[in-house]
Amino acid sequence: MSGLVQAETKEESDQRMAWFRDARFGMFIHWGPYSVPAGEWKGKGVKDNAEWLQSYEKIPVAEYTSLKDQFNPVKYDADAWVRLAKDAGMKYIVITSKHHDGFCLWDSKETDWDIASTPYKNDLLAPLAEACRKHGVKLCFYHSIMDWHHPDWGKKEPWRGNALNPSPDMDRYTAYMKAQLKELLTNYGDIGILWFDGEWEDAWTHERGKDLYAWLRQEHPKLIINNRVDKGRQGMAGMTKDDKYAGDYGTPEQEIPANGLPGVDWESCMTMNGTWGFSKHDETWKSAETLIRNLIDIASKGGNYLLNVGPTAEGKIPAASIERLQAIAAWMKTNAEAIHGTQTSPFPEIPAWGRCTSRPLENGKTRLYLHVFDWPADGLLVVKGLKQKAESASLLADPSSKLEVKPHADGLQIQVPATAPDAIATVIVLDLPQLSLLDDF
Ligand code: FHN
Repeated sequence: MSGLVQAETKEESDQRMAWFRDARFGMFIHWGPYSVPAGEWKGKGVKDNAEWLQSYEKIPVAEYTSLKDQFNPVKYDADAWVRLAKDAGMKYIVITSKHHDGFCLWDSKETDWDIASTPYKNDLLAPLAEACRKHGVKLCFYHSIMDWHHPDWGKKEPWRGNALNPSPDMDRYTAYMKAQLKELLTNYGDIGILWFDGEWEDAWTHERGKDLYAWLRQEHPKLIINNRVDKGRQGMAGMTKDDKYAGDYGTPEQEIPANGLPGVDWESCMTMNGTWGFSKHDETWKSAETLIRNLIDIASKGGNYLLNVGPTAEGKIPAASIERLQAIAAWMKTNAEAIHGTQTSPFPEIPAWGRCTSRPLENGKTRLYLHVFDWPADGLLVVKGLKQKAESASLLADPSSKLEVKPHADGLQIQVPATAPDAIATVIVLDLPQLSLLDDF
């Protein structure tokens, strides 16, 4: 995007993106007044995304704003949330400062539709910022461009109840949004990412997206901004059409690219169940195995995994989410080295037995992390495509476990224990003098 801000060299861009690329894993938090109805309205459950309740049920703004009187997260414990994320290996947290309903989790000078108007009154972002600083986790904000509450948001949908505004003023709305972004980027210390969303409606334009990106980067040169600031995102696959569009990385949603995208920064955001905002009805929880293997799959392809929690109106992260995050923490306690700071698999094809991440070592050496999902029944793991002897092989969980490596017609074979030490994913460390692949692999 060098055309949009003072020319940023590749080295400067690499330096700005470095922490994001190393992180590989973050926590997404969707939280707001929609957590009160929690996926149900007048006795009827909504189909999925509980944070879309106002739109699904066509609730006029005047009626929807009454939810603020019930939004009272007295059980909110920001420090506990950050520790839960950090233990799971999540290096950053992206919280919805404002979702599509326009409600602000902080006391904004620009509106009364915010936390100060609730029984709780206190800023929800400040304690999270403090906890992130304390635990060394990057704080980031999700901010919706689309705003069902603000009368100047340019799409007049009758159900919003403020469609009476015959001429919404998008310049005035953009100034409002910039003023709130200034509050968010000024009052909470170092912010890692602005995660925009809701850019798809016609009221938001490519010109506005380019302008917003340029303004933000001029004001905050180290800030990372996703590709939903502009109009270049290609649907839920999330990658940017071409480099005329602003945004520092692609944002696949609820999906993982089939293959790695060399030289491209991207992050797959996903729910643990079927909804971003808390729903009392949605019990479609993915297993810890699925979540851990998603993390591995994404890392092996050079992306980040942004995994969502939807706290309740009381301020509690659902028990089912906590259970899964604790299971991820247990796996990461042993295997974080095979995720954080790693690079993509060197293999053109995905191995049949699992995934591979890599890390360059000194003197041209390469370390491969073989994440084995399907353990070989005969005790011989065949790593296709490698054409040189390995220096060593061992279990990441037990570096003293020297595993025998022999040549194989298709590459190398590693003698492994009879049973998988970790049924979800056992990581084998394979150190190579230098990486060279079979030509016809
Ligand atoms: O409409 C939003 C949705 O509520 C949620 O915030 C997701 C998360 O990325 N983004 C949009 C749907 O693509």
